[in-house]
Amino acid sequence: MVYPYVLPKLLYSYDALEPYIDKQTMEIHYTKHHQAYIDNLNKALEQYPDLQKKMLVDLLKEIDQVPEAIRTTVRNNGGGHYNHSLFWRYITPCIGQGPLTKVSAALESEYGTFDAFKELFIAKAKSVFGSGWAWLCADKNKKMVIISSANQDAPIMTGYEPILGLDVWEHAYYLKYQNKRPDYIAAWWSLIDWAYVETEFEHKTL
Ligand code: MN3
Repeated sequence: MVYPYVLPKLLYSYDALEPYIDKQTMEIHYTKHHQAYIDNLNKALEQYPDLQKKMLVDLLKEIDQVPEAIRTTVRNNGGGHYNHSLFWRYITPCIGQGPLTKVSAALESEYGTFDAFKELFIAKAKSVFGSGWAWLCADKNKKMVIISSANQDAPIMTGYEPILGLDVWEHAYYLKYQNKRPDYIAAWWSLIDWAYVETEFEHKTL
């Protein structure tokens, strides 16, 4: 992804994830929240032609080198664009599968069983205070780790390569689930696109 940034195409309709994620939430999340991160990021980079040439991943990995005047804006909105572009891909209306071969083996190797991993990931997502994300990542030794990030911080800012991530900002679930974040987390779990997670795992670890 490179300047000027645009919304990535959604691979399904706004109502395709019903009843787990409702149509109105999807539409607002994608067309308003995600679009706003993009607009703010583009605006921040308007006067910085050198930064416009950099890939978004590199801007975020080297966030400390972004001029201080726009660093926080790029961090929040560049992170927002990066995180949400992944988030839409991690979920699918074509549900009913579990983790595929390589991810399954890696999770069992790291956590013992898939259910043990699931329990830890859900606990991490529930424990995010305020706005943020829960992630399954590969660390620099390609080991699987579960982390959280605050606000729109992206895992790549701290050296982690994301494999799967969950947006636990209230804007992701409040219309349907109100304060019941655990219900949203459980519903989201049913939507995970394990085929995409497998390709991300291969891409980031092999
Ligand atoms: Mn969001």
